[in-house]
Amino acid sequence: MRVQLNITAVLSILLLAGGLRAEDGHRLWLRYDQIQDRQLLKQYSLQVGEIVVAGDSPTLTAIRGELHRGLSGLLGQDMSVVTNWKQKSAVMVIASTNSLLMETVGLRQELASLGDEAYLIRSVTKDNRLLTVVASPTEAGALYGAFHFLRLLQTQQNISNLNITEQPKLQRRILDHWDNLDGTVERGYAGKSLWKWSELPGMLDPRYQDYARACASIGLNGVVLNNVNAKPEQLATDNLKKAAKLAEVLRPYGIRVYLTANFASPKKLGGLWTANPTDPKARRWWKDKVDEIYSLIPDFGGFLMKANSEGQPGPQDYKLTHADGANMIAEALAPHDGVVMWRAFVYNSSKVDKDRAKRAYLEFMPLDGKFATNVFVQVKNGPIDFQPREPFHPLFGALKKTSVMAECEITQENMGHSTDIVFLAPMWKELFQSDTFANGRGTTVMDTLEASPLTGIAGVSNAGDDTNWCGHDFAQANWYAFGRLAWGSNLSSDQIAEEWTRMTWGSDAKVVSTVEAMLRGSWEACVNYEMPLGLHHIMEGGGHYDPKPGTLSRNTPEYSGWYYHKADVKGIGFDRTATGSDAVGQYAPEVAARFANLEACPPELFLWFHHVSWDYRLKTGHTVWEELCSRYQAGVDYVKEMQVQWESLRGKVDVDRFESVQTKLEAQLRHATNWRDVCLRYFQTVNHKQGLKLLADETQPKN
Ligand code: BDP
Repeated sequence: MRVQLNITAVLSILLLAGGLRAEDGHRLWLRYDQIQDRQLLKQYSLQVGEIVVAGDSPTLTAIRGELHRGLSGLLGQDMSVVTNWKQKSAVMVIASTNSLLMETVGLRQELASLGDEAYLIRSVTKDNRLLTVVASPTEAGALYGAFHFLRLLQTQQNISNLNITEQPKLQRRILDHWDNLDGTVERGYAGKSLWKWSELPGMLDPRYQDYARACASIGLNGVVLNNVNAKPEQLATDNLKKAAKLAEVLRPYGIRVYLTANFASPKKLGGLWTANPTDPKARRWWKDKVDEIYSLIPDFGGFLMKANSEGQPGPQDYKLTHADGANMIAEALAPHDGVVMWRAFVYNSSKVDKDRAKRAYLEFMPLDGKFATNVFVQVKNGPIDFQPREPFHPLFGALKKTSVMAECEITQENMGHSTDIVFLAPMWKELFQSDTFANGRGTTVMDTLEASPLTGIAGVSNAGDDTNWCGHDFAQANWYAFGRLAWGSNLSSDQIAEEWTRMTWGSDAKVVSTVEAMLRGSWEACVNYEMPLGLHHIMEGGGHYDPKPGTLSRNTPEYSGWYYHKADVKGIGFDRTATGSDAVGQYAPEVAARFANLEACPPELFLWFHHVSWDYRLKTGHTVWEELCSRYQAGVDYVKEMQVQWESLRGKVDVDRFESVQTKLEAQLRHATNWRDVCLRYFQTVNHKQGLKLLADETQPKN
């Protein structure tokens, strides 16, 4: 026993000496370990000098706390925060346009021209003394600026001559938690819910504050606490008091609380006989409920609503439209400046259209201009449902008189849960940069979001109560990237990957280049092993983890693989051109022409839009069948390559995280291989093609 203890002690000393302290991933990208480069450390210490935060408020206290924690850690010395500038240099945080200090450093006018949440970081010289000013018209902006400044040191940037101005492109940058009151999380792969409803409001888990810090550090400013499939009891007074307690912890970090409401709440919770929007009692119920919420949560953001979708109640139950339903709720929220985020994720009836991909557009376009001014229509990135790759949703750019916000999925529901490394920044960039041609060439999806009367974006969170928050240490990168992109950052995916890697894994050059390389192609790899050439929705119906290409249910064809790939002896793919469902017709003519044309259609979406013969020859020189085989294989090969890459970091990253990622990579390889084999074997039974013996044999049990 004694000996064992000694060995452990020696080992940890060795690890610490090498800079590799034990890690559990809990600190996310806010690790603040001391900078190892001595030269840089010395330089930063001189430049930072002292930290001056003027004023007092919960947010300024949060800023003070973060700068103290961050700079003390990074610089390896206790950095106290003062209110007066005494030393030769200082970092000064100012959150107001009127401050005397602002006048002193000559930035007052410039600051006054900035929008809410914007900030600037400037190096200025005053009376021969060096000052780094972090300033914003609002406290939230100053907080974002403080995190930005910390990031500069965490990623080892030059902090002389700073001249940074940042402003978010979208007003509401929200994480949607699909968390239930019983602590389970729909499509959550990182333990249970972060919100301990049974302990609230009496007990506050310290993680709430860490969560707030993480969100604020990447510019997120809202959180929907509960599942889109909402229970009416979520709005019961007891639960509202619990939500109010969470709002109190999140508020200093600039984060507003939102809730998902069940449309039938007036009936199910309020005891009314109807939830019909034309019934004055139902309308009154919403007004009273909303007033109650604001008496508990004065800065409540509003409601997210999933109505008449996948069995949820909604206005169509009363032969009314989505607009009728949304406007009733909006009316109750309007006096308080609250908003409704009404989801366009609807595909109820094959009477609307036989092609599921077309239904949301067909239901929502006739309602353009009919929504109240405080209603958003919240549109998923693509027209089906969070597949590894989708074309952008045709409602982006098409709804011209409605506020539209985008909904992305951070949790990897269809991309290997918390087993697979799949870095999603490239996917979101592809979405934001897609040209809708809504106002002629060059109107990207992001342009349409920015031009919307109200602006916003939501991401379905991947955080749970696992120690490392996201189940997989690499999945933290997706939370991080979503925040950075939601802010409207123009950084490339690689730049975001580099930032995250430096902050999360350290700045060793080999570690940075290796992790970055692994992240770079990981999304495309997953697309290859799960949906090459645009094959989609062929996963098994419950967990959405493994493939199940061979099913066809007569009653709910949309839930079966065959509906989407339509493979038979002659060919494969979903014809969405004019000869088929004509889903392409929902896009602007230029986009439709590109998708509909066999030559011009991007290969990644080929079978999304076209049904072709197995022998159709693609521009790659391969037939469709050959290309499918080689793409499945490329996906598997990428995972193998990631294993090699990761192995090369043995001893360079801490043992705990190293081993955890290594184990996950083994599981990812099994997952990718299974997709390849199950799908190819199935398609072979349909097309009777040969030539894939090697691929298929590789993973056969050998006995
Ligand atoms: C699907 C999920 C389901 C969600 C639904 C939604 O499988 O759990 O409830 O989306 O977004 O992707 O409402």
